[in-house]
Amino acid sequence: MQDNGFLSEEQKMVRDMVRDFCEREIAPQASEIDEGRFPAEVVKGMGELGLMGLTVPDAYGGGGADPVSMALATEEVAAACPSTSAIFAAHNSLVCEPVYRFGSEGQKEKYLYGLADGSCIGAFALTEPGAGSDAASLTTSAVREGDAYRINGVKRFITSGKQAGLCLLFAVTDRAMRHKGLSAFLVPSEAVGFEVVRSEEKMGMHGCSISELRFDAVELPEANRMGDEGQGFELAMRILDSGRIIVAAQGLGFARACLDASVAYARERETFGVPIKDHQPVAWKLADMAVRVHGARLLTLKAARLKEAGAPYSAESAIAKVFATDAAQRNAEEGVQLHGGNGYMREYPVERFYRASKVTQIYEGTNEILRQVIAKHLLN
Ligand code: COS
Repeated sequence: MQDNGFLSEEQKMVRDMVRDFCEREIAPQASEIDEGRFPAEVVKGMGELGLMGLTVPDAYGGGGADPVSMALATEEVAAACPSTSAIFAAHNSLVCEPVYRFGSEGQKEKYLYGLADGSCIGAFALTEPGAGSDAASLTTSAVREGDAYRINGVKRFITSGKQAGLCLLFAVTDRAMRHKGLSAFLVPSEAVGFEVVRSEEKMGMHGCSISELRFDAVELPEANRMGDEGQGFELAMRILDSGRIIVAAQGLGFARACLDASVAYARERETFGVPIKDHQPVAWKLADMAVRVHGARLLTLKAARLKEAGAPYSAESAIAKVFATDAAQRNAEEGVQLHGGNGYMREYPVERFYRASKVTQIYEGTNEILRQVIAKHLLN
């Protein structure tokens, strides 16, 4: 089953190039990466291919690709290795591209080349111990001192926090203004007072870190504020609107990988004297998994195409994220069930996707918060 009819020659080229790289360099190690090894050499390879700044123009060292190509690339990386896809997605969609879209010329010159070649990994530091879904209730503070800011606070569940060279941090500059009192900052990890407190033990994606970061009186020049003072919440929302297309693409990659693994298994595994594909309940399960994959792909590419066209896409990215990540979780569950006892074993990839898919329904806006976003668009 093909989707080529929707794609330009260039988009197909990006997809095929990334698929080839993933098959050769990532998928064979996915199981070992999931044991807890950060895939440094894969990140380096992705940087060399232009994948770590995929949507950033060549002039800043990026791949110059459009949003649809970015979604296609994410699907491929996700289908190969959940941990790598989380590193790739957070870096590209939550830091690298935002520096290009919203950074000053000085910030682009200073940070984009390193981000785009993968030598500097980006982390998006919004969530705090007491502020997740309610993103406006941050407590990390940035207090102005002349032409600098003094930053204090703790950030939690930060993807790639341990490896990050640059954090896109959100902090309160004016507490009385609530969401209009938040600002965004670019904090290099070598800043004095920056500390990785610990990395979490989590259910899946063990090859990528999720860390707690402390900012203890970090002094940051005003030139490192991204956007205007008070613009932080709006920037976070716009970045997440875009990031959710990429999480949708990640869910799509997981859902597809579970389908592909299940089709292969159903052809090869025999019960009652025939391959299990010849049992109608198995065939129907595969058909339902394919329906979810195709639905997820259409919704994801639609949101990406709207972004490419410069049209609003906040509702569509939320819709794609809800559908595709629910599809990932359901396909992983069905994939494990279809594999029987083998599905519960580490040896089979469906087990890895089963553990990895859960978090896609939670991060970058829980699917419950996203239903709120969708409802707001419907009702207002
Ligand atoms: N783009 C631009 N601006 C947006 C926006 C968007 N997508 N969504 C909201 N805003 C603006 C609103 O227009 C409003 O502006 P004004 O005050 O000028 O009218 C302002 O932001 C506040 O909007 P709202 O009242 O909807 O904010 P809430 O505090 O109710 O929060 C949700 C809205 C819940 C949608 C937001 O907090 C959210 O997305 N939470 C999830 C955060 C998240 O994804 N965390 C994961 C972090 S990364 S793992």
